[in-house]
Amino acid sequence: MRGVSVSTFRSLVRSLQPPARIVDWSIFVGVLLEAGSGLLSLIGATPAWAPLFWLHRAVGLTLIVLLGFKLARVRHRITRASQWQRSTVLSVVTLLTATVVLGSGIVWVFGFAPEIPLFTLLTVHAGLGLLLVVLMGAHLYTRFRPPRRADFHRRRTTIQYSVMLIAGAVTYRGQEILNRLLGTEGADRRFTGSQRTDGEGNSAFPVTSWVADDPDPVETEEWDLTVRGEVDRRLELGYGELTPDTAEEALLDCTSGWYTVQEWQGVRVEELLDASSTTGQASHVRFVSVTGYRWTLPIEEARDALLATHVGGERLSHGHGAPMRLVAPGRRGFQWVKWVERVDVRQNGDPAQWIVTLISGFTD
Ligand SMILES: Nc1nc2c(c(=O)[nH]1)N[C@H]1C(S)=C(S)[C@@H](COP(=O)(O)O)O[C@H]1N2
Ligand SMILES: [Mo]
Repeated sequence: MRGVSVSTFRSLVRSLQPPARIVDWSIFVGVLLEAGSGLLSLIGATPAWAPLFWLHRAVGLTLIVLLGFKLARVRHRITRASQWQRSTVLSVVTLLTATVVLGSGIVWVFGFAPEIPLFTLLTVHAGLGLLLVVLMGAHLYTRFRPPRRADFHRRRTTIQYSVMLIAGAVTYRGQEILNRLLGTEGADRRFTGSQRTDGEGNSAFPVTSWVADDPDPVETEEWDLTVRGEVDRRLELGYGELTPDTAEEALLDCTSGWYTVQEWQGVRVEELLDASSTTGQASHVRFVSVTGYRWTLPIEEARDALLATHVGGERLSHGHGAPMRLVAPGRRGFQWVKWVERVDVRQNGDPAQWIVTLISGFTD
């Protein structure tokens, strides 16, 4: 009886298995899709982005199946030492990296978030994921086999891929239900995958630097806020001249995998723009940190943003950006510039911000 079911299972798997080269190229496309959607997900903050995150998870699950097919096919090349070639080392390193990337993704989905010095599991997932693209490129280069026409049996391939995708969706749903039943941390995730931190004020959420931005504490007496650019009146305001009379609840969602809802209090950017009287050319507003770290918002969005001096009723701590930090609802955490000292009203956006922000921690 057992023999029968095992062989039935084997032949079922065999009939579901696409031809070798299709498997390989699907893995290639899948990994590129994951890298692309993973990178894009960094800026996804509002629920309209949710489908991108579903895609990332569904393709990730499909990759597990495809890798399973591939491993079943090539395992003798790895297990038999006599068959080792130089490219085998690269293949094994690529496979191990893929395993860690997929494993960390799955573990994360289940809400397990081990403490790793300097990183979170999600940043390890992302970093190794990008490394995997490089390894896979090299692996492909050493073992390149273009797909052949004969590999495509339209009907069979369509069925095979439909089954995989449906299985992926079912697995994902099952995981959600399981998470809820087990009451794991994973059940309290946002659609971005971020896990909630509870509490109010400075101590309720971690201090996070997007690369290595870590200035000395900013002395309030020596600090002022400059508003300049497309304005009729340039402003230079000391801390005492600011009236932090606006309070609002906003959600900070960091790409390293946590989120918090806090009440932020400070100055509405609109007030600064009105006080400096922006020109007709003004279309964007750039927020610049003492470290050079910066981010730009379209002016309409900027009007609604807050330059906060307080969180949860407490004055901001140095780590959270004292004396003043940007609160940009609907944007990912890395866009919430800390230690703001300048507001530039501009005619254009600022594409260079991507690079400047990435290196700001190394140049100050
Ligand atoms: N100047 C500056 N602003 C910054 C950062 C930084 O490294 N430098 N990190 C960003 C990131 S990645 C996040 S998630 C939030 C985190 O804010 P917090 O440290 O108060 O939690 O600040 C953002 N603002
Ligand atoms: Mo972040």
